[in-house]
Parts: sequence; C-alpha cells; structure tokens
Amino acid sequence: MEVTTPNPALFAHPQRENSRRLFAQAQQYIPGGVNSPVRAFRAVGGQPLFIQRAEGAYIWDADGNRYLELINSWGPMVLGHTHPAVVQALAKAAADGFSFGAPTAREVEMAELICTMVPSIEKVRLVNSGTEATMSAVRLARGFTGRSKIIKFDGCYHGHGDSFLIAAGSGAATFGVPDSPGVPEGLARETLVAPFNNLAAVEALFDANPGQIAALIVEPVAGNMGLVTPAEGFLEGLRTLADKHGSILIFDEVMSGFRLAPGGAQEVYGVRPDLTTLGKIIGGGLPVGAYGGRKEIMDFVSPAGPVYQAGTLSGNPLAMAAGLTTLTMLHERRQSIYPELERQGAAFEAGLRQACQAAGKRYTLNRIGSMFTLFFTEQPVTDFASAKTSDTALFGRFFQAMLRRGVYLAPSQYEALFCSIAPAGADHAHFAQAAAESLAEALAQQS
Ligand code: HOZ
Repeated sequence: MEVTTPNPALFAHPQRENSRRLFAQAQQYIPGGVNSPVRAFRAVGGQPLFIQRAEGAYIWDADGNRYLELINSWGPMVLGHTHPAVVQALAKAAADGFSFGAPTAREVEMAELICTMVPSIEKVRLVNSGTEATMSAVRLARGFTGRSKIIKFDGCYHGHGDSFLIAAGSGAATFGVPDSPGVPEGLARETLVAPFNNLAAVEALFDANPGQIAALIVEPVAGNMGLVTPAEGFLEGLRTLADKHGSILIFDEVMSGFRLAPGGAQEVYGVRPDLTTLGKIIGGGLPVGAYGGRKEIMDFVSPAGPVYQAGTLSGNPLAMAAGLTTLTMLHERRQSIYPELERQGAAFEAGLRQACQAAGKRYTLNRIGSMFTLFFTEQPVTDFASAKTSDTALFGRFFQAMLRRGVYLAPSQYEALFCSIAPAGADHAHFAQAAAESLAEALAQQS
C-alpha cells in the first residue's frame, strides 16, 4: 500500500503539556495517577492522555488534540460519544432529580427491555458496575446450588471481585499479576481455572470436584486477553457440562452484551446460559451493571429470596435514562445499527491488515463485529497462552506511533478494540495510512 503524507489536522500532536501536568498532579493524590490501572499506559510506555471531551468517533485531550479512538470507554459508547438523543435524555432526567433511593418507572422499563432483547433473561437486577454484577451472580449461583467452587477461564476477566482475580485478564494480565495479593487463600482455592476453548480441561475439573461446582463463568467472546472467539462447540459443550453436573452457566456479557447482536453473544452462538452479567452499554456511558436469568434462580435474590444484594445508587435515574435511550435505539434500529457496526469493524480490520501486509509482518487479527484485536504473533490466538506469544514491546511502539498520528488504541495488547456507529468517514483511510506508517516506524525501532 502506498503511504502518503498524513493529514496534519488529524495527525499532528506535538503538544501534551496539559496532560503531563495533570498526570504529575494526579500521581500525588491517586495511586499511580489513575483510577483504573490500564489507563496509566504502563504497558505501552509514555504518559496517559487526560481527556477533556468527546464527540462521535473522536476524543480531545486536555491540550486540545483530536484523536480517532477505538476504546469507546471500553465498550459502552456503541452509538459514539455524546449522541444527541442520549444527551437530551440525560438533561431531561437530571432536571427531575439525580437519585432517590426508591424505585422509578425507568427501572421497570429498562428491566423489561433487557428481558425482551435477551430471551434467556426472565428477571434482572440492576447494579452499578460489571464487577458488582459478576460478584452478585456468583453469590447467587453459590446460594442457589449450595456449592462453593466456581470454574473460570485463564485470561478471562470478570471485574475485580476476589473470586475472579485468579488467572485474570485485562489489567491483571497487562501488569503480570493475574493472582492479586489480598485475595484470601481460602477463597482463591474455590476458583478453579481452565484454558479458554478447552472443554476437556473443564470436564477434568468437574470430575475432580464432584458435586462441588456452583458455577461456570465465561466471557462467551473473551475481550480481556485481547479478542478471542469461542471455538465451534465450546459454548455448547459448557452448556452440556453445566447441565450434566447441575451447575449454573454464567455468561459474562458485560462487553459483548447488546454489542455483537441485540441479544449479545448468546444470540450469535445460539447458547442459553442460566445467568448473564451485563454492564457498559446498558448504562450508555454511565455506571450500570446488571445480572439476570432464569426466573427460579433470580427469585433467590433478596427480598424475593435469601441471597442478599443491595445498592444505594442501583437503578440510578440518570444511568437509566442514558442506558434506556441507548438500548431502545439498538432495539428499534437493529436492522441498520448491527450491519453498520459490522461495516465499521470490517473497515478498521482492513486498515490493520493492509498495514501488516505492507510491512511484511506476520500477525493474527481476531474480530467479531465491532470488537477486534491485532496480535503481533504468528500463531492463531485461541486462548491466553497463545495471546501471550504476542510481541508486547512491538505493540507498545505501535501504540505510541499511532497516538502521534492521532489514533487512540487501547493501551495494552491484552484488550479488545471497540468501534461505534459514529461516522468515521474518510478517516478510515487515514487510519489505514496511520497504521501502515506506525507499524513501519515501530518495526524500524526494533532493529
Ligand atoms: N479493565 C478495563 C477493560 N478491560 C479497563 C477499564 C478502564 O480503565 O476504564
């Protein structure tokens, strides 16, 4: 591919003084200067950008530099940033009050819409984050089955609850601490780990722990070791094993929910879990999580049942307004939105592939719809072990070179990229050009 001079308006970012100053200040008062580890850019070098505002497919940093971005708040901004309908809904809701600690009509509407869009969910409880959703779902599975062990998958990330910080992906993988200090040993022993896409390993764990496994929890499409899709038959196999052993199958669709299809990955792959955890998109960019599933299991949640879980800000009116507007749009315009997400994803994929081909770099690119990861490894990435064969130093240099050209990627090899339906128009061509230049630069720095 021919590489021409980049568009200076999009690609020139000499100034980062304000971000640098803010980061220095932040480090005095916030551990590592950030409120979530991957944001600190430690996996890619350099200093984090502080973001001032966003619109559509773009964000602006504190120095006024504009970036075409593929994080989209790690998933929620499926309609693009500051979508006018969401902004309007938020303004209207804010005028009515920010939080009541009492039920509202929007929560009922939201719960009904979730149950309509995700048929395996018959009842749903709204919480404040994906972490809260997964913690609550596992407590419920334990309470319902009377068992204590769970099975999770190497490199899958289910938030930072104690039971999940074992062989965890995302920031835990990025920083090489997949097993965090502070998780009591006794609790860690209750979490069993199998490689993603390996049914035989799951079966072996069931056999070694008869009648003790409360739940299997899995990202049906893994997004926290980079993007890894399930092998044919893997999710069906988990369903069969869960049924055979009387365990609860939990799909963590915090990332994939409403993004891959109106009914999430479970719709795409045609497998019904017992419980599903949600987050990100259902808040439309505000903090929300949810867990839901079969009625008989959900009716074990307090006050209907004995498993306790509560929250002052649960069902918060502003979060409901943003989430409901986003979900309603996804539901009503599904015929156009999901094909557009696919189109945008394919265009970004093409840009990355062209760049690798132009550089003669062997690589693996995993994509499903609007989620994708370019792995700098020659082998297929089907689990965390294969993801870890990636050249993370090269990724860091590529990331920085892209940033200098006005493209903001997730600052770790072990994360998925997300695009939205916001028009990126001609910038798809700029993206391809930036990727080609960046890869050439990153490879040259190696030698
Ligand atoms: N661990 C999150 C993505 N997998 C990152 C969250 C954040 O930094 O906002």
